[in-house]
Parts: sequence; structure tokens; C-alpha cells
Amino acid sequence: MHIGTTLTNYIIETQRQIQGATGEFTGLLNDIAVACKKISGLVDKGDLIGVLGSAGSENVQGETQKKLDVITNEVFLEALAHNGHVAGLASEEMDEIYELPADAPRGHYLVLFDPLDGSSNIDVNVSVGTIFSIIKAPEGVVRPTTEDFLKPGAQQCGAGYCLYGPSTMMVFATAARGVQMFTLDKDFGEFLLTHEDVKIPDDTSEFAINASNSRFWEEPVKRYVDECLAGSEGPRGKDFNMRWIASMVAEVHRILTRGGVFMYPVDEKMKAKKLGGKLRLMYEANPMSLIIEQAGGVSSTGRERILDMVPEDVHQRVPVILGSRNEVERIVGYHAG
Ligand code: AHM
Ligand code: MG
Repeated sequence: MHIGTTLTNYIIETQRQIQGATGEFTGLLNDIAVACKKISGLVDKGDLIGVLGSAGSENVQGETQKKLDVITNEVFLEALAHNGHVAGLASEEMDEIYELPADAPRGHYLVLFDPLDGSSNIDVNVSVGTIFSIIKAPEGVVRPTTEDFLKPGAQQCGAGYCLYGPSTMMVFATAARGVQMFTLDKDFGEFLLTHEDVKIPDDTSEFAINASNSRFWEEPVKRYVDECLAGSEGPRGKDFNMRWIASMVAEVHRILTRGGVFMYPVDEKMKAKKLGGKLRLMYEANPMSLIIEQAGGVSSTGRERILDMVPEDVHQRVPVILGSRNEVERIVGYHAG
């Protein structure tokens, strides 16, 4: 497809090539694009429309919600719940799965989303993003239960994120068609294809981790980071660069663009609190893992492939180590002993 084609055209063209496609998936992607455009507008206007700051509430994981966490969740529900493309929704910002209004037409998909990831960055005007994961609802199910959502990430029909940075960019992956990047033309009001079939370089000399947790890290992570920091004088024989934006969408976007490794490993502090990690499996780790793998990278907990994990809870937390193939495989090797 040619660079500059609209997201709408891109998904219609793709649909034409799939035998038996009904247009429902196309409609769903369109709904998500509409939600992301609205969120982009809100993030752009920020203080001018009074949407920044705390909402004075907590989400299910006990984290303080920003006003924009709550508003963007509503934007997503509004854009997706009434069009007959989904049977149910789940979000980082809702304790329970969301049941569609009784009169809303039902579709065949379930969407899990984090409407504003990295929202601690919003008040300081640093990039944030939306992450979404799409799975098939079980055949004939019109009132899905939590169980119906708990599918391994390998079963995702598609996944993506929208990055609200200097430009707003939508990145979308399916197992069939790899990873495409679209940039929002704010005058035109459309996402336009800007990078097709994105691939991550296998090697990198850049890593991202919150180093303030280093005293709690497990041995394999300590070893990897120590070796990177030793640079050209250490066992790796080259210098490494480090980045930490505290916004997973921005970190993954950097890795898709120029390679790198992103780590939010499980550590002793989390284990003491009986937490499996910091990031959420179903609406952060799974969608990002599908994107990374489709771009030729690797995504692991350190001990297993994230996309193979069988979820136990919609809000389950997992360790995440993803990015350039050779580096992630090295870290997985360190975990193996
Ligand atoms: P959130 O969903 O509450 O925004 O948390 C997820 C974010 C990720 O985007 C980012 O990688 C991480 O939390 C940053 O964590 P830290 O505050 O430890 O740097
Ligand atoms: Mg999040």
C-alpha cells in the first residue's frame, strides 16, 4: 500500500484481501481510531481545557487516577460500546469487565485497553499513549464473562498503540500483516500510513530500565545491566546508551524505530508484595509483545514467552523484557542459568 494512504483506506483494502471478511474488524479499528483522535485532541489542549491533574480517585490497582485517565476511559467506552463491533470491553481503569448497555448491538470482538498509559507523564507534558488488544469473543457469546477475556496473547487478532508525542502516531499489528505506522494529520483529521512493515534491528547498544530499582533486581538483570554499563572495557566490548521515559508506549516506539531493549523485570520488592511484575499482561504486555514479535523482536518475562502465558486475571502483572532479538535472547539466557 502506498505511503500516505489513510488508515481507513488501509483497513478497507486489507479487508478486501481476506476471504469472508464482514467488515466488522474494519469497523472496530475505525472506532478505535476515532477514540484515539479524540484523546489526541484532549492531550493537545491540556491545561487550556482543564483536563490535567489528579481525579482524586484510585483504580483497581490502588493507583491514583489522573483526570485524563478517567476521561479517556469514557472516550473509549463511548466510541466502542454502541457500534456492534464488540461483545465486551476491559480497561486498566475499570475494576470489572464492562458490560455493554442492554440495547447496544453485539459484535464478535473483545477489546482490552489502557486508555492513557504513562499518565504520570501527562502533567509534565511528556509523551503518553493508548494501548489496545483485540481478541475474538467465543462464538455466540453476547454477555462475555471475565473467563472469556482470559486468552493467551498469541490469540490476539490484532493489537496496537497510539502515541501522543510531538506527532500523534497509531501503530498497529496483526499476525497476518506485520506492523504498520500511521501519523495523524491534524489538519486533515486522518491517520496516514508513514511506515510499512516495520522491523526492529536484531542488535542494539541501547537499553531502558528504571535504574532506581537496581538494588531489588534479580541476578540475571543485574548481570546484564552491569555488563552494559562496563561498556567497551567490559565483556560486551562496546559502549551502551540508556533511556528511561517512564512511558512504555514511547519506549516501545523508540525500539521499533531504532532498536533497543526495554525491561520492567520482577524484583525482590515486588515479590515481597506478592506482585508478579509492574506492567499489566492483558492490556500492556500482550499487545506490545504482538507488535514487537511481528516486527522481528522478542518479548519475554525472562523465563517464558509473554504471548504464551495463560492469564489468570484481567489485571494480572507480569515482568516484561522486550526488544531487539539478540539482546533479549541474551537476557533470557542469563535467566536460564
Ligand atoms: P501506568 O499504566 O499506571 O501509566 O503505568 C505504566 C507505566 C509504563 O508506561 C512505564 O513503563 C512505567 O509505568 C513507568 O514506571 P516507573 O514509574 O517505575 O518509571
Ligand atoms: Mg498503563
